[in-house]
Amino acid sequence: MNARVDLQAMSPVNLQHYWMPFTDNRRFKAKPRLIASAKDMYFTTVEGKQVLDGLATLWCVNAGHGRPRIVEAIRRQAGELDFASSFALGHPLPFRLAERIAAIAPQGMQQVFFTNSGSEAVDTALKIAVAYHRLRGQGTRTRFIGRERSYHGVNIGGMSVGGVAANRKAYSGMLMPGVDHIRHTHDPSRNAFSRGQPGLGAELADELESRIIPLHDASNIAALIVDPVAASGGVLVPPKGYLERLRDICTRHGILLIFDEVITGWGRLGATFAAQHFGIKPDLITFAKGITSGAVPLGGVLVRDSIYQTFMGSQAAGMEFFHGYTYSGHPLACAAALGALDTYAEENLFQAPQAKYFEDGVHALKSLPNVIDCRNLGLIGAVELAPRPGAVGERGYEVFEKCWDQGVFVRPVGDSVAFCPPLIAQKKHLDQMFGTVTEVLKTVS
Ligand code: PXG
Repeated sequence: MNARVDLQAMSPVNLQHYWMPFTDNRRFKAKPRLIASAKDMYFTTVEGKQVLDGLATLWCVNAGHGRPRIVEAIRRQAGELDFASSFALGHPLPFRLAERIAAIAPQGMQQVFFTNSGSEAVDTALKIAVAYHRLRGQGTRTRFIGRERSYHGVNIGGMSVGGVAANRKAYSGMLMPGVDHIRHTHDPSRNAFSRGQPGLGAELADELESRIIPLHDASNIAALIVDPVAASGGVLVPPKGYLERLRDICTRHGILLIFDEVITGWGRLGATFAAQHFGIKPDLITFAKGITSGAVPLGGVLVRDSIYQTFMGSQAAGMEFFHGYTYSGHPLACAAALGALDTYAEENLFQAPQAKYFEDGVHALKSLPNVIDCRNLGLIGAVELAPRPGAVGERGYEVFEKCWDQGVFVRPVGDSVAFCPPLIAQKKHLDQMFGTVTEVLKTVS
């Protein structure tokens, strides 16, 4: 048995029974990293060590940890109404939250469906797309197009449209039929060390029209789903003009465009959503993570008004959409989200205040050993290292472990090291993060 002392409870933590998600359980349990508490930019481990959170924990704690408005809102709500469902009953909070979200969402996208996670948001969006086409008499539109290296969660739909090979390999027999993928946009041979959007590669979007649509026929395709910046696929920033071309092609062929904004939403790129940052109108937006700054699970789908109207208008009385989760619109999650939105607004966090300083910090890593690319947009970025021969990912993992030991948390994605700090990060925090990464990179062979 692995035992660890929890200073808070003063009792040992038995690591044996918890099957940890997306984790090398044996490696972790041999050398655990346990967090006891967190405040603003820092974790405190059970050993009492301070660690800077350089990844908004898992791309989600955008307002920082333990923020008073969020904590208070959850506390108050738990005492007032712990749970009421949204199945034919209701309570005011999800209505209030949807109104707040609509006010800062892209114009013409004023309807919100709530889920509990990004994975559920993605599968919900796929179902909305198919049901929408069917209601309009286009029931053959059931196929989906995803993109290599995009990540859309772990449920059957999201896994099938997702393009992270390792997440699909073991489940190939249970993937959803009728899915194809366009290629990813990562091209360091042309775009290495781009600041912000790379200049080359807009034409990669044309594959949708030149290869995919002729193969499947537009009349069979429901939607294209992409994450505007592929984050857990390695922080891949879309080339200039690329997303615009995808939008044009989808529009021309009646294919819905879904932006998966589970990571790019809630201020990450300097606007509420990437859609607004890029000035592009998708038909559906999936979100999660930062909506509550990670404090309580919550996700959702923002829907173009005309799609919602189709559901409301085109059939006889009765339930319009046969879909929902027990905890859709959960009071605690909605309260946390309202507290987070208050915090974001009061502190102007959606302007990603330190984005320029962050960009300079990412690109200052350029000349360090093994660095083959630096990339960034808003407050998300990565440094990519050359893989060790025959040991892809090992160098990235070593950097992650050494940074942690030196009090900075960053995330390895293969041999890229990803940065995604809370939006409250100040210059001193970014200095600490990039300073530690610099020192570590000097020592990793
Ligand atoms: N879409 C995107 C773009 C995501 O990043 C999901 C959907 C799924 O969200 P949930 O809430 O169901 O996890 C995500 C989640 C990683 C990592 O390794 C990233 C995510 C999840 C787990 C690990 O960076 N992103």
